[in-house]
Amino acid sequence: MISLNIDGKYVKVPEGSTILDAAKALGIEIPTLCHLDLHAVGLVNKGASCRICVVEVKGRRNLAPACATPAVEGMEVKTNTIRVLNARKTVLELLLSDHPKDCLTCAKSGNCELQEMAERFCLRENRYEGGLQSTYKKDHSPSLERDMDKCVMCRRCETMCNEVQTVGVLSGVNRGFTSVVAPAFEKPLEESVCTFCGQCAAVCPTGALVERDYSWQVIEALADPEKVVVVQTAPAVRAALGEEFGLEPGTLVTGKMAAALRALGFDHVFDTDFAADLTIMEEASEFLDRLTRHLNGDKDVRLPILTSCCPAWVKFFEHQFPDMLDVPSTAKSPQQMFGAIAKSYFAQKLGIPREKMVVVSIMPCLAKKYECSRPEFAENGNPDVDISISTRELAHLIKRANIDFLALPDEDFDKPLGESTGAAVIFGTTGGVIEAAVRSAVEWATKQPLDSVDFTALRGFQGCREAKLPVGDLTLHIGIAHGLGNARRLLEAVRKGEVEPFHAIEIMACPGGCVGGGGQPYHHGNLEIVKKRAEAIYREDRNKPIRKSHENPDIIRLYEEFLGKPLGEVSHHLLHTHYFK
Ligand code: HC1
Ligand code: SF4
Repeated sequence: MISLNIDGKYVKVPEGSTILDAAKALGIEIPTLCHLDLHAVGLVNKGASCRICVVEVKGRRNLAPACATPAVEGMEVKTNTIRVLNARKTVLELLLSDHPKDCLTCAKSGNCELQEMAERFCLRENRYEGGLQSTYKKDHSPSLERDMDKCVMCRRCETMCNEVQTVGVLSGVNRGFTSVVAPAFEKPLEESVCTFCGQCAAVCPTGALVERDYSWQVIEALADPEKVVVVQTAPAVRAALGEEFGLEPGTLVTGKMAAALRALGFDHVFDTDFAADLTIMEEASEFLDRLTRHLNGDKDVRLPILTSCCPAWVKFFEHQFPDMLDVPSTAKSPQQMFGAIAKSYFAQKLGIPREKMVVVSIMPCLAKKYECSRPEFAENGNPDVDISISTRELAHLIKRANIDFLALPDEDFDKPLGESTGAAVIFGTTGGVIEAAVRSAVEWATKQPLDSVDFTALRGFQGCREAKLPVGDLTLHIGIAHGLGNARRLLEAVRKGEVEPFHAIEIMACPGGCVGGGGQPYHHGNLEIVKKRAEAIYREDRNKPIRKSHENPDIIRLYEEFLGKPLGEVSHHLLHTHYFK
């Protein structure tokens, strides 16, 4: 342990701690901007570029950045002298001198860390105003908007994209005043290998990287008397939406969310969870089919099967593992299965053409916006899912419509596409998709009811996990990775044959799975919030009367009335897809 003195108080901290860590242990909150502590995934943004956290260290001539200066035995630190305050004020003034002053209309207003810092420092004037201003071209992709005039070069997005996700799209280019974080050759994101995971936007402290907002299109659809507007809500949204209304992370708001959507005027309030159950019917059947053929000696069958419901992961393997396109499950994601069923089965039930229906999805994810724009998910140019908005955009819709969210009663989803099981809701967290698939596949394979549906070996937060599940004479070897960097490491090991062969692997692009999606309320790098959302998801599962997808009565009816059987001809056409190099 190291002992040091900060602002007159002694503290002992473990070796390797920074001054910032030591101050935190004393309850001293040194301001930070570029710093990003993702210790849950073993990473810290190392930039130390903004210098807002500078402190005075006795015996040193220069001020030291607290986030990057190791705590040393006997150190004496002052965090709030006039010299320190002056330096921080200068840093802020310089940052703001080259920052647009459109806070009132900025997508990050109210969540901007630079805005909060200016307020904290009571900055009322700026000595450096009137100098050069950056004027970068704005970049619009289906999922994300980039406005580099608002970039403070904190490099958090780079850390997320390059180290956590290992996608490598973003890096600092140019020098001096023209330096900017951008894809290679300053091309638009859409022309890069960006997966649209949105993890860069999730940690951007300003409005430089934000989601593409489609909430106005939703308002227009709801106001159109010619349209029947159907909404679906992803599993992870219910575990985080409450945060936008001041509720503690991990508060479930499923019933209030359904009530709010009804109050907003949606004609049918449905649940992506219904389609998650449907995904399990198809994906678990595909898994059993491949496994049986493999056990019967079919050398052409590809195992492990990889889950395919995360669109950022799909785009990642299309770019990065083009030799493995026949390995992932061909099952569409629940978002897309929902759209395909809503615009066929449900539109037929209503007696309307698919063009009259607008399907809106509420997702924790920004890649879902891109996913629903993929041309293969449309019929004659009419998309299966018309508009995808994030949890944050839904919160704004609710606030704009004068709905007192916290006062809403708990309501249910509509039928038939609103019925779901516990297996579906756990899709929202890492390990949940494969646990849901195992619940069905094992019962189908053994023809015996499970003693327990809780496969706790598949749960947790470790980036790469594996579990062995005995099923009759066979031991299923299951892998799980969340965060694309972990996915890459696991898949490369599989490809090189460095690991014991897996039967199935679940991959989710975002740390924590969808609960940590790029469209969720901002957690500013605090992954403890993501863990609380995951706990809420498992609570919802425990409280569901039915916890296995194949027991969902409305899914059973859907097969009886419309689809026939899993992997059948209609399913093949509506519920399965293929991948592109
Ligand atoms: Fe997800 Fe999925 S779980 S991808 O994480 O398979 O976004 O929540 O909706 O489609 O169901 C996201 C969440 C979501 C799909 C499902
Ligand atoms: Fe990188 Fe994901 Fe951001 Fe794309 S969306 S730039 S892949 S972090």
